Amino acid sequence: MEEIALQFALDGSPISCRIFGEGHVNRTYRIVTDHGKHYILQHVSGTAFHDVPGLMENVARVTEVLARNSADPRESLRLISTYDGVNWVRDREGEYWRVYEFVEDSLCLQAAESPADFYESAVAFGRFQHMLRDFPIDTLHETIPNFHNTPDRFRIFHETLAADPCGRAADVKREIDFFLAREEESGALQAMRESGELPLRVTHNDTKLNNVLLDAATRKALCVIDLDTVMPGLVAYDFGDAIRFGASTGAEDEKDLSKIEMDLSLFATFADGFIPACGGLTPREIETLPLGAKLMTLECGLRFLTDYLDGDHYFGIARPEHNLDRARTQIKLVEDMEAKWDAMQAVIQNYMPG
Ligand code: ADP
Ligand code: GN1
Ligand code: MG
Repeated sequence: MEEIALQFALDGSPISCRIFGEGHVNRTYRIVTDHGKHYILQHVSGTAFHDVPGLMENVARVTEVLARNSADPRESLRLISTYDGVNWVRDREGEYWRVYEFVEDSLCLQAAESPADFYESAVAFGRFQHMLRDFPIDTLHETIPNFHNTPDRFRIFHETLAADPCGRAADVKREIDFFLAREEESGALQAMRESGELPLRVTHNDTKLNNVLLDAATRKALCVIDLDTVMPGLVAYDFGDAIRFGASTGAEDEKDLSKIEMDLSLFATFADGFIPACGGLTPREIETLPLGAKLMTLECGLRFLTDYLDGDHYFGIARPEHNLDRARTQIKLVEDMEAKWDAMQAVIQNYMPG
């Protein structure tokens, strides 16, 4: 680890390097130097990302625009270069590493402690969208092709189900049937993307609450992090994924499903922070936000179940049925959104122009 850290132009020499944070895909460490400086050292998952130099180019270009638009240096991630003037290193095993400035005096929440926290995360993601509105979308690398292409996620699911490499399918028939019953309707956003009915924007695509930092002193929106999946996308992805995670009344891996609901009041809180901060969304985009919530939740549940069937190669797990538990909370959330569908539409109608 030291050998890797020493290649980056840090202020001081590293004196400690400890595992940090709760991501499911990358491995994150916090470095402290003898000058009292803190950094984030990250191993970028080669399982998830097949073109890390392209991904790092996206991150560098996007953070440059965000930094230019921000008053406080903590409002944008800042990459640290190596002594060779690049922003990543490759270790002997061929794995990629990068370093960011540690965003000081910030909070990263796994669950909102109040609706105000969730509102602030919505403002952060909305502003992010707004600041990147003129970014040349075509120049971005697609870091994970078809990331939110739900029909393509179903294609992979069917392949995994047919192979059933761990013999787990028979025991999760109810969960499998839940997704299959919704396969046809799940292609709606992708169809609107392909027909051009919805515009492509620079989207974050992984808008979990724990991918935003709040200012620890003011609890206001500070910095959007985890930029690996910034790609061309639909605004409904960013709205939807944030609802999936942050408007749930329980943790993503909660075993007691009676604790899991989609809180309609938190849904409204997020809409209220996000839609005005984005600015300039088309009526059609606004109208599709509830669909984004449902389909991002369905898709994420399908991905968890697929990974469970496949033997847990993609998402980090801490217990044997972790991915199955995660899939089940997403199923519960989708069911609850179906029950609250008309109310979700009514909330969003308030933001329709005219
Ligand atoms: P993953 O892709 O695995 O989710 P993240 O980039 O989200 O990785 O980082 C994991 C965690 O590390 C975050 O949830 C946050 O707590 C922390 N973190 C990441 N970058 C920074 C930073 N620049 N400053 C402070 N904390 C950070
Ligand atoms: C992963 O990396 P992290 O933990 O922020 C995943 C998201 C999922 C999320 C589910 C690159 O996000 O797509 O929605 O887990 N990221 C990637 O918690 O696949
Ligand atoms: Mg993250």
